[in-house]
Amino acid sequence: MIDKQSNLYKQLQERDQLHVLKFWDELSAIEQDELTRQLESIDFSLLDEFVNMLQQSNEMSQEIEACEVHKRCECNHHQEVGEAMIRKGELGVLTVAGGDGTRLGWSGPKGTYPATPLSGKSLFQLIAEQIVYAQERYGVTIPWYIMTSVSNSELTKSFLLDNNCFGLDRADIFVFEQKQVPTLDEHGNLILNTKSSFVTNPDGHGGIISGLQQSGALAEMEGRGIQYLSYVQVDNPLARVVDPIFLAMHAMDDDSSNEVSSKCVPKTNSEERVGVFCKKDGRVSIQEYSDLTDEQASETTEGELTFGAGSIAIHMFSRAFLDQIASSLPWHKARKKVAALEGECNAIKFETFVFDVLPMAADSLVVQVKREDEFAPIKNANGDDSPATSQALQASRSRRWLIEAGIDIEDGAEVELSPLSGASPREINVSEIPNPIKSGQQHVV
Ligand code: UD2
Repeated sequence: MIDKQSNLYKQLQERDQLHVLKFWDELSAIEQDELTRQLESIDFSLLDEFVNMLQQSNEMSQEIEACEVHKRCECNHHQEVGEAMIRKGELGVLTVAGGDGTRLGWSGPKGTYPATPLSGKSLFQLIAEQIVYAQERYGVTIPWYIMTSVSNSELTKSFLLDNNCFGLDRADIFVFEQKQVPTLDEHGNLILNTKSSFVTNPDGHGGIISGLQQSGALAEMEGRGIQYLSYVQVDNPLARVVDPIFLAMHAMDDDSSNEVSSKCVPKTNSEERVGVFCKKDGRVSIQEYSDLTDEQASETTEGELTFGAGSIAIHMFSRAFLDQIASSLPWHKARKKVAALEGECNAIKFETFVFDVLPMAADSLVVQVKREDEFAPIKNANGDDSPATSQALQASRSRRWLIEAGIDIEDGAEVELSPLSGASPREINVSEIPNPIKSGQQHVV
């Protein structure tokens, strides 16, 4: 048995959590070691915070106001300024890929999911190829920082290596792991899922703040001269990973503090499951969809949803801003069913959200972009935000961009535009693409 005089035993005893040792005598020496190690990783003051949160009733709905939204500017000046910053090697890419992807029902890391309509490129490949393209175009290295979690870190690394990092140099990819935190039952107890382990969950994508600091990634980027980080979730195949105009808007905006900027699209309806931009206590913030009251969600001003600026979870961060964030992010509770030793159990997951850094910036910029150009997430196996809906949107963007670039597409032809062919219609090199694209054929161009 764990020594009853040990600090660990006392910490568990004080908190009424000794049930996790219930099967101790049945465990092999190796299993006892595993359980001890997992118990030693508990941050007990955090556990106390979680238990206190369970005892508090749900947060009162907070006063929120609409916030200002700027249109993405399509001018050459911004394009040139952004391109010059990229050429100087100031941009890195940051991807959060630590989530479990349970809603999609894909057993591997979500980034390995075959996402595109014709060639079945994975979500990771789509990001990698955008970086490859931009590196060639701008003659510069754009490092890629990927946050994973304990359950998918090794699989992510081997997937990238098995695919030769899709053309990127392995030395320019920095994979770091987010923390795990205990998942609790409704009474605040740790939940055994085997006789020698208890349930934990990744600490939410807000885990990038401590993850970047503690893994040394922030210091590594500083060494490379990276000033800006383009942040995307792994699950949106249309996310523009290297976007000179957004970068320039972020860096040049006189009214914001140039610390963090975000992209939004108008919500399709009041129930769409995206966070919304708003002001809380005078600061630009995102209110998560689950925290929006029905009245707030459906409130209108001059015929438009008052809180209709939906977050597509794309941000531009200044590195110095991420470096300075000292206060920890607030925890959010989510009810989930988890598999436990004694059967399925109602559990509470605690997570932090990256967008809770927005109000830490003195003022931040919200840029409205075209949904059809930048947002087609893959979240669910069926229905809304599923592979089917995303692929239809991807196919339609490929077609639109090619036509805009001057390519004729005959009726019935299916096309998929590769990220290696250009990051916007104006960049597509039409001389390398068949014209017209003939009907009855599938083309990946
Ligand atoms: C997210 C936003 C929502 C909206 C929508 C747009 C949150 C809480 N909500 O909703 O407001 O903008 O996206 O698509 O973000 N992840 C990690 N580690 C974790 C948890 C998640 O890396 O511990 C990653 C995950 O791999 C994915 C992303 O974060 O790339 C989003 O996570 P999600 O699918 O749980 O968020 P969702 O769809 O509820």
